[in-house]
Amino acid sequence: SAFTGALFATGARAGDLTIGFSQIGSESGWRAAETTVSKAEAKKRNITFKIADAQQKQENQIKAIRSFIAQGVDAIFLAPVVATGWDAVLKEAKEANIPVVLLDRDIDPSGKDLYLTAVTSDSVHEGKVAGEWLASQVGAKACNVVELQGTVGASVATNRKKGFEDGIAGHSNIKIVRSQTGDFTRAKGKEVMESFIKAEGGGKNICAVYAHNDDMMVGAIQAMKEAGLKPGKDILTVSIDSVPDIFKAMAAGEANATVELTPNMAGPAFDAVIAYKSKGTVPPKWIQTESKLYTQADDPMKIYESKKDLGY
Ligand code: GYE
Repeated sequence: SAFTGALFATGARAGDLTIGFSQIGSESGWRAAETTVSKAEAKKRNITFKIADAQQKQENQIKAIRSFIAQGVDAIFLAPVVATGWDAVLKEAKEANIPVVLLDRDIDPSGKDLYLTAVTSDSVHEGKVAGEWLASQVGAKACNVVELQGTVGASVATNRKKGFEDGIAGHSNIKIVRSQTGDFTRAKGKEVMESFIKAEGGGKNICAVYAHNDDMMVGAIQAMKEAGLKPGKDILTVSIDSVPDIFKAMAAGEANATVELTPNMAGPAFDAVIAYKSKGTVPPKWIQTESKLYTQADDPMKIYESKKDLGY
C-alpha cells in the first residue's frame, strides 16, 4: 500500500491535529449518538474537529471531502452513505497526502488502497445473529418474515440482509415474504410496515419483523399497534443498533431482540490517526467493533438507563 507511514510521520501531537468528518446525516438515533460521541472523543484528545452533515446525499459528502482537502486538514473521517462512487474523490485525498478513515460503513473493494483503515462492526455477522435468534425462537413452526431494509446501496443494508439470510439458511419453515427499504428512519419504517400489514391479511400472515435498524422497528411497532396487533407477542421483532427506545419497547413486551453496536467508532479512529501521524504506525485495514445480542431477559430498563452515558 502507498500509505507507508513515513509520508505522514511528522511527529504531530494530538492537540495539533485538525480532522474533518463527512457525516451522513441524522437519520437514526444511533447516528445522532455517533455524532455526539465523536465530538466528545475529539475534545478528550484536544483535536480540532469539523463535522459536515450531508443530509443523506453522497454529492454533499463528496463536496465536504473536497472542502476538507482544500483546507489542508490532517485527516478525513468518512461515513459513506452508499458503497460505490468514492474512488475519484478518495484519490484526490490520497494525492494530497491526507489519510481517510471510514466510519461505520464500507466502500466497494475497488477503493481498498484509498483509505487508511475502516472502523466498523461486522454487519454480515449482525444480520446472522438476528436470523439465528429468530430460528431459535420459532423452532419447526412455519414463519413468514417481513424485512425492513436500510438505505439502498449502503454496505450495512446489503450485509445485514445477507447475514440474516445466512442465519435462517437451513430452516425452510422460515421465509422472507416481503422486503423493502425503510431508509433507516422511524417514519419510513412505520409507513412500509403499514403496507406490509395490509398486504399480509391485516398482519395475520406475519410471524416476525426483521429491521436493519431499531428506529425502523420503533416505527413498525407503532404501525402494528395501530392495526390492533401485538408486537413482541403475536409478531416477533428483531433489529439492530440497541438504541434506548428499543429497550423501552422490550421492557413493555413490544419488542423481542436487538443486536448492539457501539456509536463510538471515532475513538478508535482518532487513536489510529494519532499513532499514524506521530509514529508512522500503520493500523490494520479493519478495526472491528463488537456486536452483542440483547433480549427481554437482559433487564432492558437497566440498559435503557445506561445508554444515556453513550451519547444517546
Ligand atoms: O445501524 C443505522 C444508521 O451505518 C452502522 O446507519 C450504521 C447504520 C446504523 O442509520 O441506524
